[in-house]
Amino acid sequence: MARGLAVAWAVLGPLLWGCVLALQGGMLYPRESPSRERKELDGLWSFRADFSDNRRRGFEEQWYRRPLRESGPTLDMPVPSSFNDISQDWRLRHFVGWVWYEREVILPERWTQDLSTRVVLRIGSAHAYAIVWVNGVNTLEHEGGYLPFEADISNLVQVGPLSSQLRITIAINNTLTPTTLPPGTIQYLTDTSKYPKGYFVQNTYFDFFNYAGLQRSVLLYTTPTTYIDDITVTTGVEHDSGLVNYQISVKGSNLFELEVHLLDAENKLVANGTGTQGQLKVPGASLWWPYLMHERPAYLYSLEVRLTAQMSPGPVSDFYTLPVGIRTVAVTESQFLINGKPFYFHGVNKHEDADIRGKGFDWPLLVKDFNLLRWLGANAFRTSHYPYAEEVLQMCDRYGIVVIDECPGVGLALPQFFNNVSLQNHMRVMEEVVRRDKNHPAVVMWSVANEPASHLESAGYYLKMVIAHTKALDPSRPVTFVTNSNYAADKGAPYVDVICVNSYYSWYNDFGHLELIQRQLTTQFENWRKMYQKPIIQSEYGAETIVGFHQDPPLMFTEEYQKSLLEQYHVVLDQKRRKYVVGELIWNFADFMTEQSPTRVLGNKKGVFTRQRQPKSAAFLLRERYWKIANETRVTSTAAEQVPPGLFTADQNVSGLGLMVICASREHKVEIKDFLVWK
Ligand code: GCB
Repeated sequence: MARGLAVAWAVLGPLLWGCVLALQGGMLYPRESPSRERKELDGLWSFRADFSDNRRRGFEEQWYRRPLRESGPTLDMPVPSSFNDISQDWRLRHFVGWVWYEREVILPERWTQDLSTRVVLRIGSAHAYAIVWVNGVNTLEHEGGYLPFEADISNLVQVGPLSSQLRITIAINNTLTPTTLPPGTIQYLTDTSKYPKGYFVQNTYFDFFNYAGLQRSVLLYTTPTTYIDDITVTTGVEHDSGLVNYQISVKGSNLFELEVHLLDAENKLVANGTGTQGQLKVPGASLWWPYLMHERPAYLYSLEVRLTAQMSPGPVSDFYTLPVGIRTVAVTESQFLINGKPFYFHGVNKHEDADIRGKGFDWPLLVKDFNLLRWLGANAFRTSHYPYAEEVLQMCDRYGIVVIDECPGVGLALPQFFNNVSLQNHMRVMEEVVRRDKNHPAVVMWSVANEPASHLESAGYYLKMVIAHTKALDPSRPVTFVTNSNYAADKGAPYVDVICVNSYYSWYNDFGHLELIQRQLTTQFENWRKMYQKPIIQSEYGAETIVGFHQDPPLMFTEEYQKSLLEQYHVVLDQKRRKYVVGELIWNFADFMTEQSPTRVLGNKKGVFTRQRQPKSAAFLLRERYWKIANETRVTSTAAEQVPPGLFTADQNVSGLGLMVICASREHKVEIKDFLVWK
């Protein structure tokens, strides 16, 4: 049954694209073009946390009606940033409830006078519930952090007493409840001998600090009033040609024409089309390959879309350019294929996390992280445990770093979290994730959850529904969730395309007993494999390590212990990766902040880099390993361009092909220093 499903997906998935569920409204990343401008609102905002007992003073006193400074004292708050670690006030570090942000903006006069211009306010993310007012008018509400939302505010800036002065007020509530994603509970502690009246705590069921605020950019952008609302691209390969299928939605008029041009990396036109949907054929296409898999990784074309609409004052044009990577993804019962070749994930799990800024987006940090990934020889990461900023995925497209894109379905630990309201919400969140990230070639798989209580019957139904919904939204990619349940008890595993398993042998279980890892890990893989004939990824493993702690023979928390634990895992991974294990993702890329607890010393220390991005000894071990695997699994350029037509089925001898690729690559070694010159 399970085997049948996986094979059916590999064969049918891409053919089902025509049956994709239509999502209402696009969420194209705001890019400048001859018809579009953007104005970033990053920088200092006015800020106030509502410390009142019921946290509702801001609403009772209508703080959005007047400039925030008029209703009380404000702080300077940088955007993007989490608000938690910015001030010296411990109450703000641990604040639960409504915080208020405000920014005054001067708009270019044309934006307010030209009625054929559409002005959009876009918030990159606001964790976890946000209400937005523009000049005191309630404009937008959004539930869920880590994803963008936007509103057309033209009506507000172009009617009435025209004014270039805009006041944007955003109230954000970080409370997590049983129906938010991630879920949480608020616990009132009523023993007055211990706690003051009204005392409560926010319980979370995940292992990272619940940073909040405007953690990604806020911006304004324009389009014409008839505009390109959305573009959906899927790609394929037929003989030596690349195929680019496009679907475009237009809003504002029914009288329009669309021209589509595909340009190569040298800006040369390689194909063109017209209309709202079509297929572009690129003979001799350069494919999008993962980093280290091919000598020319991450090849991107540009899809230039040009809209011309007939409006009463005359023709209007809109332009949008989308980066496009041509690649295929498929799953057989033992392999993960990119462009028809076996792909092995040798990478990391990450967090959006750093000193001071918390989960705030930061370009220097992002570029440093990508340099470290390349240094490490990592070719992949999972966005544990929520969708990362769009700019991160753009970097992945450009650097060839493959992504398992995870939604914030983390901490689904209690039976009451598997209810119908949560299920509806989870499916809506997956719609937002797919809508935002569907066009990134780097994204090769969706993960709908991390470590849900998948042994529960109710979780089985819940996961089945979320996975089915995600597949209907995007039949072109496999879907998974990450499990730590027992293989025999897991009720969600029948529905995934790839089994992703977390295990912490010799850390949380049999701690200190490194000698048991090989036996226990072998059993883990063999049990899962026997039950489900599906490829397996070791999606987490690792050990807490305080940088600078040394002990030999190794003891827990030392750098030696982390290294030894990894080495033990690697022995088994090496045995199984030539069979059906298709990836290993270390937990974690870098140390990160968590809630305080007796088991966390200033956060989770399982990073191979510190929170400040300095290597622990394990980073060097991992680096040797990843470059060695890259040498073994790289495809030669000639073989790479010969992508077999159509899709593999489990009946075809794909493992034979894998062997051929490994042999061929022996003649074509990647040197560790290559990462310096490849980009
Ligand atoms: C896990 C979780 C991850 C934790 C990690 C740990 O299984 O998926 O969020 O941080 O273990 O270090 O405990």
